[in-house]
Amino acid sequence: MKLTPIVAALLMSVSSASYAFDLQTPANNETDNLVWTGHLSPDTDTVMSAMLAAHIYGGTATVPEQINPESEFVLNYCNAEAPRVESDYSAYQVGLVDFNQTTQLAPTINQSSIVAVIDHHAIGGSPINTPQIVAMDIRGWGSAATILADNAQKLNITLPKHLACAGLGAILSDTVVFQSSTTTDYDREYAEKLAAIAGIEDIEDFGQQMLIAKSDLSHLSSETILTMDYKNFEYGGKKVGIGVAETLTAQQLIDRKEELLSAMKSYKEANGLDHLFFSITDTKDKKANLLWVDADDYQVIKTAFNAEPTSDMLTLDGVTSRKRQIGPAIQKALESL
Ligand SMILES: [Mn+2]
Repeated sequence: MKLTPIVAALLMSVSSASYAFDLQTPANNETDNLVWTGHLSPDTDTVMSAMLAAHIYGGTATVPEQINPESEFVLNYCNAEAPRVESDYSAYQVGLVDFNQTTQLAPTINQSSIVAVIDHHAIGGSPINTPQIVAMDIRGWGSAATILADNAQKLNITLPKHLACAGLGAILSDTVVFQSSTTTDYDREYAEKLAAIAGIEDIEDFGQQMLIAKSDLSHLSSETILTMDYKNFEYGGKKVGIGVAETLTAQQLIDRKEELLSAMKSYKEANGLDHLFFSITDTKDKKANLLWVDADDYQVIKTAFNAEPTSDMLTLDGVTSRKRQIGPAIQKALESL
């Protein structure tokens, strides 16, 4: 950063003076102590976006918890290293990718150390609360990785092959291979561009391989399945958990419904949640099979989806997105109850 001597002297005299993180001119930032992280229960977009952000802006990519099998598949496919799992963020400046809610924030992150947020989610019931200004880039695109690919391009930063591939994997994951209602033209455009850099000719094939890789959950316990793609929210002042399993072989999980319900009951109690929902999301036939724990949750389901399920599962045709469909419906119901 170029400063006139007077400005430099002034800055030095005010020891606490510091500039806000600069997303437009990365060279302005001090990044020695910077780490990037996504949300708890990291998904592929969270993992790959942390990697992209660290490449574009400097600092180190991390994840707050172990990555899931889909992300492992993508990293393998892309010949990329997994970000390190960080257990203590207290000594770092932190850039957030792919979320903005405190309910999804690693507990060791001091909110006053957050310097940037690059995200594609609504500012929900429990956004981060920071004493100083934070650089923000939040757009209604299909994945955080799409936003980062756009930023890289605008900053003339070339992504290496493995990162272009990782970014593509993130877009395919969050948009469910462009089938989710959250998909935008920007996602398609940057998927093409990233595929070209990565030398991937058949995007759909990469996407299908990814969907297959994440679909086989037979070797996992119901507790693991419940929390593998799981987010906490605050809706209408209530603590709400929504887990999702996106799978091409939904029946495999529907057959394990009793086991999943019992895992949900324990999880809800252990975590002091007001409500807990789980969707066995059928990415082949495009429907959500929603599970809930008790009569309180059932009331919410009834209001949210204007339905009176007579069994312990509600199937919603055409519903595949927690972000766009399931979450907002439950939020609206809880804010109206
Ligand atoms: Mn995302």
